[in-house]
Amino acid sequence: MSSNILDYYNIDELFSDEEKLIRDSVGKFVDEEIIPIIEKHYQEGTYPKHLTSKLAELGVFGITLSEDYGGAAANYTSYGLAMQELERGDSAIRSFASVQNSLVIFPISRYASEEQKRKWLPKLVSGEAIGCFGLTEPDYGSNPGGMITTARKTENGYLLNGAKMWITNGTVADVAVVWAKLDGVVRGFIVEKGTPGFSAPEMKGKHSLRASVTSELVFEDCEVPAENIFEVEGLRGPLSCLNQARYGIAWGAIGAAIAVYQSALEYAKSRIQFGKPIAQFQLIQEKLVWMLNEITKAQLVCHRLGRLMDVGAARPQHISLAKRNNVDMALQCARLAREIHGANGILGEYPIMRHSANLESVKTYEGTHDIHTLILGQDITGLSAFE
Ligand code: TGC
Ligand code: FAD
Repeated sequence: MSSNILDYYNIDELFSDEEKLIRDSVGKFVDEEIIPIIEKHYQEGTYPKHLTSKLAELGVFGITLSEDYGGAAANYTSYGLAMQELERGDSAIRSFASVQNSLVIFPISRYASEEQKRKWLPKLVSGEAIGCFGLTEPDYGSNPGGMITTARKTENGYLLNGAKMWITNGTVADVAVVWAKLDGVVRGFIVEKGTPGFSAPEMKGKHSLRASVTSELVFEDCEVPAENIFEVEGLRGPLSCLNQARYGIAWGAIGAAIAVYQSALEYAKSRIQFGKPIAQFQLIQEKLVWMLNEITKAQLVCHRLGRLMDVGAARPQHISLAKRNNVDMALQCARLAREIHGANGILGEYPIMRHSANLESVKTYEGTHDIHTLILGQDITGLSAFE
């Protein structure tokens, strides 16, 4: 077992050897290749480009994808454990992997033509191609059904017009999965980098996810070939991809929480005030125990959710509960860890502020905390707050 995994309840014994192998190989990579360099990239606001091919070699793209297209055909629990480890390093790296796996490889494998699958999936798995997912628009975030980006049928394909915003990897992507309304119905399209009328300027000035590229996508009479349309119709197309990504985020948040907890525990044991380690003070112990308690609960939620995903029995609302709980839990852990580190907690020498600031985005994207509250509220009352 990786020495970096916090496992108070011996949850380890619930995982198979294959699942542990995937977790530990990703964990080793995170310890050796991500943690030593990520703070510099965060401070400079750059994505560590050299990691893409290494992540591909490690096998983190296409984890659940069929071997027919170059994937590892592993289960969802393995995918979740890999996301947990990546986010223990940084949410930006988990974001990169979430988008590539859940928001690009998944929809292409599920909804594209066989020709498009053969064209893109092996390249996305090998890291030769990077993908992005364009759903959010400047005026339609929580309410993607209101989108105003349009597609119009032409003789040879479809003409896209509109703009997307806050798109992870947009500027560096070779292929964009884009959602637009065709005759008023939401449809998905594959848009290749370099298609005339398509541009993806980077958004700057973020205080969060600084090691991730975030972009606008602009479509001005951008024509895509007829074969680039997905077969799925309606909002359930993009929302089915979000189920996958939200699942990975629920696991990822545990990784971020473990990172800040471990830093806080070590710091509390070595920091002396009033002649004793601060870890001896009851108020500090209460904060540490709260973190341990919540992380353990989150691990159990994800273990169960992973098993439900593995047998196809997870409902979107189950995923909402885990995303909502675990991200909020991780953010609260980061804030408590910041308090325990005192002034040192704001320094880049410790991972605390980086995780804390990242988790502000994670709490907002893939459905805000409150949107997941309302999804769950609708599920248990039968009454929709969105109507
Ligand atoms: P509603 O009327 O409820 O549903 C419309 C259609 O969609 C179906 N559906 C789902 N299908 C699959 N999975 C789900 N989770 C689904 N939820 C709903 C539903 O059955 C219906 O199907 P049909 O066939 O009857 O038409 O839709 P609504 O317009 O009332 O919206 C509901 C709401 C608010 C829950 C939804 O729009 C929502 O989840 N909003 C949040 C938006 C969001 O999460 N955006 C994320 C953008 S991508 C991103 O953030 C990437 S971050 C990447 C990274 O860096 O990691
Ligand atoms: P809004 O929808 O305007 O919400 C603002 C506030 O109002 C929130 O607190 C929300 O909870 C609340 N609110 C909204 N509606 C209701 C309601 N009915 N009841 C109660 N409260 C409500 N999108 C993509 O498509 N692809 C990406 O790759 C992507 N990557 C992202 C990367 C980053 C770093 C960030 C920050 C965002 C990314 N997003 C991406 C966009 C993200 O999904 C949206 O920001 C998110 O869905 C929320 O939309 P919004 O920011 O427009 O907020």
